[in-house]
Amino acid sequence: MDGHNHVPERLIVVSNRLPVTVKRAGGGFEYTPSVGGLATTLNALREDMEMIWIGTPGINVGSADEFQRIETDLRERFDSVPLQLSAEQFDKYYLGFSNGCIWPLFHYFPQFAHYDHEEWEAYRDVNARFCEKVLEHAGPNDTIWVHDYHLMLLPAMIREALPDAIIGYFLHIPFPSYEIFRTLPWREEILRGLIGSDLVGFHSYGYARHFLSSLLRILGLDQDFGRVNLGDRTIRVDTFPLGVDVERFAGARELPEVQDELENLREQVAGKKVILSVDRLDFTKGILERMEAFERFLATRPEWLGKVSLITLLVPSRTQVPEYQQLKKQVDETIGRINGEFGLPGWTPITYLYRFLPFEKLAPLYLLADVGLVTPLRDGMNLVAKEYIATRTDDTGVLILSETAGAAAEMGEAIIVNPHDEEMIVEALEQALNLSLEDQVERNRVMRARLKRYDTNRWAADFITQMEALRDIRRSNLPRRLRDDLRQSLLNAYREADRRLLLLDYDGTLVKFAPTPEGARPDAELIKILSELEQPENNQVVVISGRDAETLEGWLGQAGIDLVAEHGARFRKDGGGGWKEAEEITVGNWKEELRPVFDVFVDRTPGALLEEKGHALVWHYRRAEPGLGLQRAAELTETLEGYVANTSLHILQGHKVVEVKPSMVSKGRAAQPWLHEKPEYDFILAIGDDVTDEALFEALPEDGWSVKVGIPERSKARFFVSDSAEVRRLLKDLQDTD
Ligand code: GDG
Repeated sequence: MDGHNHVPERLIVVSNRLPVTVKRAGGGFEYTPSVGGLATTLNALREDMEMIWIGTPGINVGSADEFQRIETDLRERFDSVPLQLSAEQFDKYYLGFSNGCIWPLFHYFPQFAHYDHEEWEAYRDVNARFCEKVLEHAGPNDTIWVHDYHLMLLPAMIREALPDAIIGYFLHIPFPSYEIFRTLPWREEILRGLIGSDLVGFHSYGYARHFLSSLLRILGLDQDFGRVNLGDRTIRVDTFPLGVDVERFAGARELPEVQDELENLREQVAGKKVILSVDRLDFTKGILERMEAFERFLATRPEWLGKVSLITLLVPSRTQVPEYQQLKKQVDETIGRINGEFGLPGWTPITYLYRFLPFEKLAPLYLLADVGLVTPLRDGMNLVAKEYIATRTDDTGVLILSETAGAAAEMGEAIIVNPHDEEMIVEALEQALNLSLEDQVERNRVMRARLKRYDTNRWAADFITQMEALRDIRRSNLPRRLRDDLRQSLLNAYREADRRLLLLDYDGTLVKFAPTPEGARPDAELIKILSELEQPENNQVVVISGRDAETLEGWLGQAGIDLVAEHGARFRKDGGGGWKEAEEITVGNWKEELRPVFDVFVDRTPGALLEEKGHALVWHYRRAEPGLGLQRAAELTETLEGYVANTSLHILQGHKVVEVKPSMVSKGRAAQPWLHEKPEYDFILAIGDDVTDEALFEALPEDGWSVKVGIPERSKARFFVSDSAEVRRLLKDLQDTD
């Protein structure tokens, strides 16, 4: 986030289902807006901005007349736009591809995923139908927010028609690891669909990382701090853990109907301990595994017989699908078996509710339960875990939570279990039932505070703010792609100039990044290009690098070009002679002071290393685990900021490096001797990929050709190219121009 707090003028939300349920009633229709969850959160945004919601109405109407009535009602009363699909098309897209292929696959159940070409085509067609609907309502500059796995192709479809729209996409389920995702026959189409967005959001950092890794391995797209360069635009990939409506759940115990129901329930359980689980009846939720763990608990901890009950609320879901019918049957049988085996007159081990309960009946269950048992095998987030904690404002109760639920990333104070490990669940149950009140409160207080800070409203506001920030970046003066026509102008300017100066960064510009600093030696072709470009009388090539003088000398000394090392601290001019110090830099013995700080971060980050240069300390994390590296880079920067405040030291976040150096050393300053040479150069080209090159771009005269390599966001350069291969081609073309 960068401090912007804009709201879009108009937001178009698109999801499979509209947040209104339509039912036939009498001769007409009855509309019930969904309460709670995403619907409530997003609908609350209507206070600040104009918003329309596009989705299917969840009802099948035969005649066009009837549909028109629904359409008018939804539009007028709910600012919602229904999309009508035939029952057959809907089934193939929704039950077929979305829930028969993507849902199991993304939850690590590849054995349940069926790959059916017809269903895939229906999915694509329905995404296209959604796109048409969006285009009926969206203007060229609108902000569009697409939700979930049913609509993964939609962002690219909208992008094609509305290149300037801001498009956000949020996935509510896990994004699986590359090894799972790669088995999908349509993996490439799905990724291309998603990158039509400007912002792709996930519940957790792990999912974002899996997505980025698939982009790299399948489409060859690399990332930089969660930004992916697509050539003509950049997309952002980020984490937005969905929260719950804390106020609503926390307020539940004040409601008279909740209090009555709670009292009623308490009488019924008559002092017995209560374990609660709440799920949609779905194979991802680990329902059978949980029952079996409870069975084992009863078998191995007989002292609890008659003293504890498991209340399991299962909400019917996808009931037409054979796998779900099968699961329902197994659940019924398992519960029957356990109750038959352990039940006593007056005590049933498992109380089984198979229906949807209104909020006023659900909240009392959360308040009643001593233990919340949430053990999905995989779950994008799992809101039940958060709701349980949010409802219990006195911070009592124990949450047992599966490590494979997205929520586990934020709820580390819960008892975390592996949902496949029966014994671990049994032990967790025992621990939970015996946990002291103080311990309960201590754990829950921390979690509840966190839930309050990042509730649903904050989540939505964060996502929207990020989308709008991207709009601001797009509006600002970004470098332009060095397209063929611009490239031709550059070559013409070069040809016509009397004196030409080429200021070139080294790593990431002339050569690709290598895993270690020593690995990026120049190849023979590069040396040849550089020395030939230096040949003509009127040409001057300067490599301005952050590397130390010895390395540059060893690698590029033979090319006869000028060299600047350590971002300008030392230089070698006129193709030979010795190295000179740019100026005396005395900032005390800052290196002695800061080295221990760096050392700590080397120790804490496997793969990271410290490089010491004449005038700088550089922490490299290219070889560290990517996520960890980024996280530590941010921490290190923050720590260093405390040390360097009010000194002339500078912290630079470069390509997988964090560097500290005195700020009078900069590439812009380093270029001055050449920029002020007489007679003047009338063609100046500067190319670089790093934040340190920005100072160089800024130092160029207005008609200078500054070219950024990689993502153009926040660069002062006039132009950009994608990678070092493109730089190489450009230099060769310059060579061929004379
Ligand atoms: C998907 C992802 C992700 C359930 N029974 C009743 C009832 N519920 C409510 C709960 C909760 C919601 O339904 C279930 O949400 P979950 O997050 O647990 O799971 P999914 O339905 O699978 O949702 C999931 C979520 O999207 C959001 O991004 O967290 O990982 O799979 O809010 O309270 N509500 C009422 N009566 C019930 O009987 N009133």
